Amino acid sequence: MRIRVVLVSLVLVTCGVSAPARAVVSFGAVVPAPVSSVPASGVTYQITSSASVYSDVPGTGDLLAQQLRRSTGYPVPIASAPPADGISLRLTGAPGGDEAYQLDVTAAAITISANKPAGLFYGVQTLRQLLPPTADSPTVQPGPWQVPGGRIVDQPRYAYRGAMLDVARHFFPLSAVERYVDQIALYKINVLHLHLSDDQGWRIVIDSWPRLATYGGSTAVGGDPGGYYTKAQYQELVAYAAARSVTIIPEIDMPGHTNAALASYADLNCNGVAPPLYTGTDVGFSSLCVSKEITYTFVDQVLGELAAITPGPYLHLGGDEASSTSAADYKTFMNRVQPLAHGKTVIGWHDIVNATPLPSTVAQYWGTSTRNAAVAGAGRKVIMSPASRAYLDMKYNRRTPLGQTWAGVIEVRDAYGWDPATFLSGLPSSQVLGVEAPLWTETIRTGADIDYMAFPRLPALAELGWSPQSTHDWTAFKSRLAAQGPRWRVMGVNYYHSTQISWPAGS
Ligand code: TNX
Repeated sequence: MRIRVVLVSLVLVTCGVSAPARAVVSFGAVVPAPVSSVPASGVTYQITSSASVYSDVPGTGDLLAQQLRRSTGYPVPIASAPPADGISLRLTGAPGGDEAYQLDVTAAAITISANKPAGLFYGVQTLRQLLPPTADSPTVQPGPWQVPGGRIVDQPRYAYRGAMLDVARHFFPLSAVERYVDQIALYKINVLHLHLSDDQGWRIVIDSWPRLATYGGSTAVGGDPGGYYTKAQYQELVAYAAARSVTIIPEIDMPGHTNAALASYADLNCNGVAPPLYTGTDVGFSSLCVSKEITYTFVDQVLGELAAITPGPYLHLGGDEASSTSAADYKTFMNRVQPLAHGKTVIGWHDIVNATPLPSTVAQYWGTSTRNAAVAGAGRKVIMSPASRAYLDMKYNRRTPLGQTWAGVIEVRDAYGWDPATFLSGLPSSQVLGVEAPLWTETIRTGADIDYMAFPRLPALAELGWSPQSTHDWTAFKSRLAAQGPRWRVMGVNYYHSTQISWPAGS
């Protein structure tokens, strides 16, 4: 009996939430790397049962207090004035723009100051990483809850720091998408691009074309269950994301990748015949009918309904891999639909440069080459998602059970080792709006699969989007990334244990 107790506790110490998850975190262990981080040696602040949270704005302070209540078990009330002992979120300014913040940890208190609520949110995400990993636990854990002392002054390199989730090839329920929002927000990603339609499924209710969701949404790759979001669910997601400083960008892919729509409405087909629903993984076989007027009524109504429930500034119109649309038709079509974005700015996959992009249209570069004169030219804004670096659906190595290899295999070091400002030759760095990490889901079926492909590469991409190029350093990144392992373990993130990273024991 005694031996068994000893064994059980040994197993708990080595496999459970063990020492690395409770230790005082190093002040430098933050991903993405802050602009400036100065530790105060020997200083720590300890969250105790008397700590409270004060915030100049509602929202972020509540999220922080809720998290601390869950993991510490302390009451962590919301204070009505900055507390002597606790955490204060103040709109008293910070060097930089709307997303900038300053974090001060002294032995007496923690203060985050910012110009705007977004800055306070990012200050809190940094603070979360300075707390012991167990502070991210959904259940009460033993303390002590120490935060290393010092000052961080921080602001992002790029305004656009995105993640994309393909909910068309496989459908993910709202809870899984919200979980992904939580995960990306911790790394200061501020955009979630939802790929809402493709050959295999249509995932959002459009009232004027109801069969898109009810019929076109009924399938997924491999015959897996389909599904779609109601407008109320989509709006719930938009609000959930907004509370975490994440803007939702919906994508309706066109004129290709449209079999689910073509199957739902025979009229959208040039020959008037609806094709069967599709559950394979080929691309490039479907096209909206460029010569029919009803096509543009359809696009206008779909985009109108979507724009009405999307407060963010962008609509993504896809435009990729339209290999069943002639070059002339592609141009006619993309030129006609860009003005139908109901006041939103259009984003298109970079293939859109084969049409005539509006001056405001943003091109999302997904190529593998470092040369593409047509994308680089003409002064347009570009989102960098080079498939050989930023695609989260590529395998880590040949043995990775999930994912594809058409753009190569992408280990953590490959995901981290490039510069969005210089990757595409000839593209002036002033035209780079930011970076985005797409996760296509032909082979991705569950939340655990999303975790595995996104972690740890998504934080690498997040760092390229947030941190100044002067902080770029693989060796330093590796050790900061390793410190996230115990946190992901506590959060139940099914991350890939890359052998390039020295994960702390037990994580
Ligand atoms: C290419 S990238 C696609 C997607 C696939 C992806 C798989 C892009 C704009 N189109 O349709 O899902 O490859 O990696």
